[in-house]
Formats: sequence, C-alpha cells, structure tokens
Amino acid sequence: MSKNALAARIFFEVADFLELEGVAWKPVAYRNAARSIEALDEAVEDVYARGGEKALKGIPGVGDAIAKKLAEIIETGKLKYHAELKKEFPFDMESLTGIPGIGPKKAKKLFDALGVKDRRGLRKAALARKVRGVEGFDEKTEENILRGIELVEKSAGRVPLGYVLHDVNQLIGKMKRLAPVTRIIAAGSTRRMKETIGDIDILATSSDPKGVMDAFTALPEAGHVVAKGETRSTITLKTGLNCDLRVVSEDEYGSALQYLTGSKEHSVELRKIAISRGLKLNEYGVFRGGKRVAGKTEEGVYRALGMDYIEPELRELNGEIKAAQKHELPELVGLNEIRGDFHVHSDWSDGSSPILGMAKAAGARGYEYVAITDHAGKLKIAGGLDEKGLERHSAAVEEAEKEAGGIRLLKGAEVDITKDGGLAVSAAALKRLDFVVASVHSNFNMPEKEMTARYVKAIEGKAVHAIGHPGCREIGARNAVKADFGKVYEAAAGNGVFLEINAFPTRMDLWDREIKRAKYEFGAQFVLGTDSHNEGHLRFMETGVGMARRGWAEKQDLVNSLSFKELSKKLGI
Ligand code: DGT
Ligand code: CA
Ligand code: CA
Ligand code: ZN
Repeated sequence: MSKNALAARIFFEVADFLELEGVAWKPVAYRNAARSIEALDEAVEDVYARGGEKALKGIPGVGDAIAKKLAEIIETGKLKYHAELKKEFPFDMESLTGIPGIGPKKAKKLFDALGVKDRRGLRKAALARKVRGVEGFDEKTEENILRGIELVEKSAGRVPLGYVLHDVNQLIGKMKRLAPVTRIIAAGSTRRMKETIGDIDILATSSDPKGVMDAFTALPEAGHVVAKGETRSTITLKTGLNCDLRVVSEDEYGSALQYLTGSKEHSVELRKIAISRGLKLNEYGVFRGGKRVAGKTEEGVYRALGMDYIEPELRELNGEIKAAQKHELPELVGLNEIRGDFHVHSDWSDGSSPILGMAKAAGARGYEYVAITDHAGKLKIAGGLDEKGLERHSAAVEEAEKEAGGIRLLKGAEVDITKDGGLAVSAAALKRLDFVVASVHSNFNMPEKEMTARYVKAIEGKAVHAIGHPGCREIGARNAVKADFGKVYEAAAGNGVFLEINAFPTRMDLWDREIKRAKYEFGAQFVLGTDSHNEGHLRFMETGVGMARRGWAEKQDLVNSLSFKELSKKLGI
C-alpha cells in the first residue's frame, strides 16, 4: 500500500473512533485530510522529503496537528494516537465501516453483541442469520449487509480513474523523456475513461524495444517487476496498481492500439464484421487474403471495416458500431469546451479551502464561472448551512468574486432533498441564490415508488436548477438507489431541471448508459460538477468530461459549455 493510502486509511479510522467517542468536529477534520491525501498527485513521503512538516501543511485539510501525525506515519508506518484509540475498539473498524450501511456505531454494536471483528466475520454471522437478533438490525438489514459485502468484494482491486489519471499521464511523460520511444499512449480502460480501472495498459512504438523495457522496469515508480520481456513488461506501481507496457512497430500501431483499447466486447464485434467483409482483423492489422490492408492508424482500421472512426469512450458495444456504419456518431463534447464547474464546496461546509481559494483555482483552470455550492440543510456532519447561514454565505461569495480576478461566482447551495421530496431550506431562501443543486443524502433505502415520487416532487417544485448525483451511488461502497429513473429524467427534462454528472472519482453519477438514456430518450440536459472539497479536486473535470463522452454527450447537452453571458440569461441571474 502506498503511504498515501496508508495515511488515508489510518485517518479515516481515527475519524470513526472519534465519532464513536462522541467527539465533535474532529472526525470531519480527519476525514477531510484523509480525502485530500487520498486524492493527492504526489506521494506524501515525497512531499515530506521536499519540505518536512511545513510542506505537509500545504496539503488541503492538513493543519498543524494532522501534519505532525502524518509525519509520524511517513517515518514509522504507524500512528501511536491511532493505536491507542484502537485499544478501546479492538476490531477492524475500516473493514466493517467499508460495508454500505455500517457506520462506526453499528460496527461497535455488532462487535459487542456477536464478537464480529471484520468483514469475514460479519458475513459468517449474517449467513448464520445471527445479525437480525442484534438490536437495531432485522432480516432486511441483514440481507442488505450481505449484498453490501458482495459489492465491496466485487470492486476490490479496482481504482477510481479520477484518482490515478494524473499519475498515468505523469508516468507517460516520464517515459517520453527517459525511454527511446517514438510514440507512447495509454490504452485499455484508461483510454476509454471507464470510472474504475483494473490495471493500466500502455502502448509504445520504438526502434529499440529492449531499451524501452529497461527504462520502464527501472522507473522509480515501479515497486515490483512482475514480468520483463523483449516487447512487453508488467510492473506493480508503488500505489499498488499494475501497469502493462507493449512495444510494437510503427506499421502495427493502429491495430495494436485498437486491440489494446478494447473493450473486448467491442473488438469481438469488429472481428465479426471484418469476417463478413472477407477480411481478418487482429492486433497486427487488417488483412485480405495474406495482404495487409490497414493497421498503421486506428482511423485506417475502422475505415477498412466500412465505418467512421469511433472515439475510445464509445467503444463499449452500446450502439456505437451501428452508428459508425451509418455515419451517425455524435460529435462528443471536449474538455476545452467546459467554461465552468457547477458543484464546488468550501470551508463554509465540509470543504477544506476558503471560497476565494476555490475561486482562484477555478480561474487558473481558465473557467469563466464557478458555482459555490456549500451544503444547506440539516446534514450536520457536512456542516449544512441554515437560512441565516446561507445569506452570510452569499455575501461572502460576492466578496470573494471581487478579489478573485475576473472569474464569476454563482451564489449556490447543495440542498438536501428530504424524505418526502421537500427541500431542507425554504423556497424563498433558495430563490435568492443563483444556482441550486438538490441531492439525496439520507434514506437511501426507500422503496422504488417512494424514491421516484421523492425525486419527481423535488423537480416539480421548480426551486432547484439541478439534481445532484442522481443515482446516489458510491463506487465500491453503495449501489445506486432504486427509482424509476425514466420518470425522473422525464420530469427533469419537462421542468427545465438539469441532471448532474457528478465527477467526483468515487461517484461518477450519472454515468455512461444512464446519461445516454436520459439524453436520447428524454432530451435531458446536464451539468458537470466536480463536487470539489479542495482546489486539487477541480481536476476531476477531466474524468467527468470522459464520463459525459461515454454517455454520448455533445457540446449542446452540457450547460457547462455556455458562456457566462449565455448562462446568466438561461438562469435569469
Ligand atoms: P480493466 O483493466 O479491467 O480496467 O479493463 P481493460 O479494458 O483495460 O482490460 P485489460 O487490461 O484486461 O485488457 C486491455 C485490453 O486488451 C482490453 O481493453 C481489450 C484487450 N483484450 C484483453 N483480452 C482480450 C481478449 O480476450 N480479446 C480481445 N479481443 N481483446 C482483449
Ligand atoms: Ca487495463
Ligand atoms: Ca492489462
Ligand atoms: Zn452531495
């Protein structure tokens, strides 16, 4: 485990322990620090080596006390404070609270009543139907626990792309400098911008494959060399992720890239089409008889098969091949068309940076505008603002705009949708804002009918601009809520309410198939928001755009492509 992952894990567990002890605020601080360490571009040990505790304090959410503890973890691999807390709670907190629906309090209850120490123990107890006997649990929660464990185990070993894309790009940049490569590019699920990846696949061309293999396996990022061959090698990065590298000749570059990009299902279909046209497609090229007719470029491969070039994000065998044959592929939106971010938190709720810091960082990305959408409502743990608080927040946003150097700030909020579809803040208070995201943050397990009605009511109230993370999933931790989403999309499109594509790496919500469905079947419009809790998170826009593209989104489908002038007209601000 990398030191970042280790530190994040320790801090998350400290937060859980402190929450159990009823300590106020500190759990929020530890979780914030853990989250930003988890998402950091750099290894914490490198930050520390560069500038000691002082440099660690440059990490968002890391203050004096946490910097000191982080230094201890970097130096010793452990934290005394954590070990002391653990003595009081002698079970594997992280293993248990990693299961959807299990918080620190429930974990302790299960430990006290059944001696359950970790996920394995809990599965055993649930299968033996012992959980339902514990106070606060019943047959249904027992079932949910088993389903939750399955979800966690299924996603084990996969990593949210948003957390690692930057590392992949850096690694490729380094190889460009250090290795004798002509071309080098990420393929596989990374290139398709899938929300999680199992491993990294890189393709290169070179006249000196052996030199490339030597440079690759000698990278300081390589924790372990799994295999080293003449033209292909695999390393395990210090972050724990595997990375494959293939070197091919220039002539094979296109077909090798097509093969290595996948998806497998997409490629299998292409091969069938090749056969039906009297051709043969493989990773070395497209052949007629013994003669090679394409393979140097991907465009050439698709052209030889009688279709338009298909962008990597679309290669999931979800209608793209038929569309390419009929020349009906969408013109996908690009990152350069994004002019703002619609979901950003500050230290007014559970973010770790001031409004001004977030605004300047958004400006530095070249945005024209950013919506400051701190939590509003009763979500205590996230520091939800009440109506008075919202008024002060709006005033602070106006102030920050004056100092931010030209970027326009939208006075916003992320307001909770209550159990019955109401909003946690009055319509009058919301009316004073420029941009309101409404999200479900509680009662995730409602029956489908009630959840559908809850969303539709929130939409039809017309007090909000967007529905935040509509599926309410947390990748690897919580499945999407059950609702008739067709009805939700229909209501949203009919009432001019946008659907969010939340780009936070563990959310990615809405996602590919749902975006495509909402667009083509219901004519919905979308807003991309990173759900940033510090400046570094703003870069998740990149994978967010990737997800929008996976959902076949074009420029006109995303409100983010509007200029501030067009946007203010649309919002009436
Ligand atoms: P991942 O790593 O699980 O996130 O997903 P991928 O898509 O990166 O899959 P990976 O790393 O196993 O393989 C990389 C690419 O190689 C994959 O996207 C397509 C290609 N590939 C792998 N196995 C097969 C296969 O059996 N048939 C074909 N046609 N292509 C394959
Ligand atoms: Ca892969
Ligand atoms: Ca692979
Ligand atoms: Zn939210």
